[in-house]
Amino acid sequence: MFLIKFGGSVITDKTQPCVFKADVVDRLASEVQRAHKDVILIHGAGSFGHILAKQYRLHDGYKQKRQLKGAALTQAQVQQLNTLVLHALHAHHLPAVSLPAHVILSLRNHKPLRVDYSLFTRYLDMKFLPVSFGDVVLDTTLGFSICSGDLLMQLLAVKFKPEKVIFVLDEDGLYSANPKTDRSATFIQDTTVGELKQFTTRSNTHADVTKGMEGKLRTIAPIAKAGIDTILLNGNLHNRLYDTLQGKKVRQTVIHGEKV
Ligand code: IP8
Repeated sequence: MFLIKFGGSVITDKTQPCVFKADVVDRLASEVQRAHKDVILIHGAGSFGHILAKQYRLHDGYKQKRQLKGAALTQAQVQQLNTLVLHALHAHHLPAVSLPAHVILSLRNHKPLRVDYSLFTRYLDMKFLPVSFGDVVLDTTLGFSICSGDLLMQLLAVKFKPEKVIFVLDEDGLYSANPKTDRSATFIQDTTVGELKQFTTRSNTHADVTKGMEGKLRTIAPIAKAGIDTILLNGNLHNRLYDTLQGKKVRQTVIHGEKV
């Protein structure tokens, strides 16, 4: 089984509220279909979630009554995005079913408290394609908070030990520096969490790269620890996902799992 995340910036235009990139998602759905693999799919919220979540400060939890409307609207918008993703998958005859994070889990101060993994198992056993996504969820300490798609990836990777964990991004993978502003930036093809940790503590590393990398490291470290390889690849380029699912080596960053 492969655990795949479609990043929010691949499937939506993050600069404008609720703009779905239908062509990209349609092509990614066809790449998943052609590969004929068992898959759990997670997707980010992109501009269907992050704009409202920021406006209503949902990440910090429930502090003011007006946030209730914000939380409800955000939940509805990410669900709308989920419906669009499901339609794309169905158009390619994939039996995608929705398992919203606010149904399958709750948090305690941002950390998982209850996760219903059995729903994934039951749908997978029947050869459905379970789809979950970054969402607003109940949090026993904070009232509500945000469950990111990355947290779902972490939890599901450790629980189900997929063959590979794949993050579909809007860039090829990780670089040593920001390739847009630094010509000395080199592409990182094969690495480990240990190597990346050293990298982020090097003083000459650009702050933006370090920050981006630290976020990814936090997500990927427990996955690597469970002995699973994580692949970062560019979803805007045709067949990068398909070839990877077929075991072909394309331009991508592989963060190798630790020996367990
Ligand atoms: O896009 C965030 O999920 P992500 C979820 O995977 C919300 O970080 C509701 C902003």
